[in-house]
Amino acid sequence: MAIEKTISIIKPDAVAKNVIGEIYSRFEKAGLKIVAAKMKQLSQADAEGFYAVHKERPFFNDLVSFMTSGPVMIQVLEGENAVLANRELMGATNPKEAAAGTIRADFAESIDANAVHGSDSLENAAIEIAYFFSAEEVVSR
Ligand code: RTP
Ligand code: MG
Repeated sequence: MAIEKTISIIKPDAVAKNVIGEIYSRFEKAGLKIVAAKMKQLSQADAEGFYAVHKERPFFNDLVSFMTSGPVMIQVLEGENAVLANRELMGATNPKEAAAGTIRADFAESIDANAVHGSDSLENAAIEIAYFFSAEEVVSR
């Protein structure tokens, strides 16, 4: 099994619901370690840059507007197959389709306000980690 790092973002809806700790608990129970974390109010430029792959999609403006609507909690998770493990904890993008017991089934409101982001590949995880954290901000533990 490969030890990987991935990005998780607790989106503005879940931060506003005050469930950061409950979501962190799910990461820890799944064996994922938090090796970097910061709370941040994303600027429009931050959100547009982060979601640049989606810029031609019809939902892009709504996504940027939502992601800048309040602070987000950004963390690097480390563990065995961390990219897929985090995606499994998150559940499907649309909470109506998310499996019972997943973060989105339990905390998301809609496909826009869907509680969390997670990197979708190891390659994108590396890009997303570097987008938000310097090398010195990611610890070994
Ligand atoms: P994320 O990137 O946030 O982890 O979510 P994801 O991989 O499950 O979904 P993705 O396809 O990357 O889309 C990014 C975010 O855009 C919003 N979205 N809205 N209205 C729509 O059809 C639609 N599709 C996607 C969601 O908030 C999604 O998380
Ligand atoms: Mg995605």
